[in-house]
Amino acid sequence: MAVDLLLGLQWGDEGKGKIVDVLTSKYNIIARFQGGPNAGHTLEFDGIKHVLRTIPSGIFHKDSINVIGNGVVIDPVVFVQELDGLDQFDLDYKSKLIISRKAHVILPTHRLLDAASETSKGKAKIGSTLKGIGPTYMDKTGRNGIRIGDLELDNWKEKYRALANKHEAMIGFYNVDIQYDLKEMEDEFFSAVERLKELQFIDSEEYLNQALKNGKPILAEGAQGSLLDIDFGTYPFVTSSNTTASGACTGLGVAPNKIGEVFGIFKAYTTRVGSGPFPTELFDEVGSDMARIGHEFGAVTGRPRRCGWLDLVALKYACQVNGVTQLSMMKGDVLSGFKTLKVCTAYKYKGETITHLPFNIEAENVTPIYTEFKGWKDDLTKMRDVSEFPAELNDYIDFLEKELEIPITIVSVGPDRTQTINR
Ligand code: 2SA
Ligand code: MG
Repeated sequence: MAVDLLLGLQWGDEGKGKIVDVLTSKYNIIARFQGGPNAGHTLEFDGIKHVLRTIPSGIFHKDSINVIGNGVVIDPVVFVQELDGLDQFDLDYKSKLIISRKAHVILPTHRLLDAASETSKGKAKIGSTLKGIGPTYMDKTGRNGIRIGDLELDNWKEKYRALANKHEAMIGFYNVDIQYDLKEMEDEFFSAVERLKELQFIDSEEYLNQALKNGKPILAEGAQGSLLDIDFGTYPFVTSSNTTASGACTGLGVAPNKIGEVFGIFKAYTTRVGSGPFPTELFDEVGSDMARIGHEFGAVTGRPRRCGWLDLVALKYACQVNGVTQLSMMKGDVLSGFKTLKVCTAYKYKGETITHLPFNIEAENVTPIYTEFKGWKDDLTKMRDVSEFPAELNDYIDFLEKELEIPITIVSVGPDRTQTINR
């Protein structure tokens, strides 16, 4: 049995949550392997729209077990809010949701450090979601972190106090004006930890490998996107985890030879929230039309997303780093009515034409070279079969498939489960 991966190939918000939800019935276990509550996975079904942060998207399926792996960072406060949000659905989440003892805990002071760090950077800020992600991974790699398993120990609050005191001193070093009431934040945090402890903490790498041995297929659900990967993304404007395929091995404890299919999810155009380079970004009416029609606002923070044409140079790079075996193209319906569509197939870089992603893709270094396509007028949202697709959409998809050399097996034409077309 294998672990299949589902990953975003751009800068996040590709629509991963929707495809996990569609694929879930084929798997016994859905597992998150990196990131934390900086993610916002939106699911829509039966007229309900729901956003998940840390909890895997399989939670709504009756028979799936949802695992939060060791590579994830968990904020008990946000987690409890998420659990409360699930109360409206009749779910027995205590039996369906399990957490790795090796996952790290986001402390209130990690959130404060995130804010202090961003404020101190001024214009050079990353555009972080300010959920404490960066500081928590820093404590993990710095070997100072508190893990979920620590919460089971009697003296964990001593370790907490020492770390929180150190964080407070560090906040002082930033010398920025940040207002906070730590006592209030801690009261909320400690009571959230007690709620969290009602869930099952396990040695998840053992659990997952046993499940594989017992013939249970697993789907690993990525958060954010490949271009936000700490190693391969547009550093430093990235998140603090490996969002690419290898992150699933380290974030779950499954070996590379256990990985099966790699589902790569991309939007038919490109979006990005936060700062950092974006070669195909549009600053004109076309870009604002994409944002408006595509409802391009962050699921968690509500921030408007920057929009632009599809960047095949970046997408090819992401496919290569991840070993993508199947592609899903999302939000093609948003492009209906655009007269001409453009796809970036190369960059002009230092006077040369290149087709790989260079070290530095800041706007002053790269100029995108586009191939143009005739747009389609048809509303795709009512379509349920490829036979209904307009010729121009087929041309667009065929071109991408040929360039990427990977089949596009799913085309999504709207947010609902039913608006998912297999090819
Ligand atoms: P962080 O919070 O420190 O990890 O942010 C670092 C960079 O990573 C980007 N980032 C994201 N980009 C898109 N979507 C994300 N998740 C939420 C969502 C975002 C939201 O899925 O809707 O609600 O705004 C996400 N998380 C992190 C971030 O913009 C920084 O550029
Ligand atoms: Mg999102």
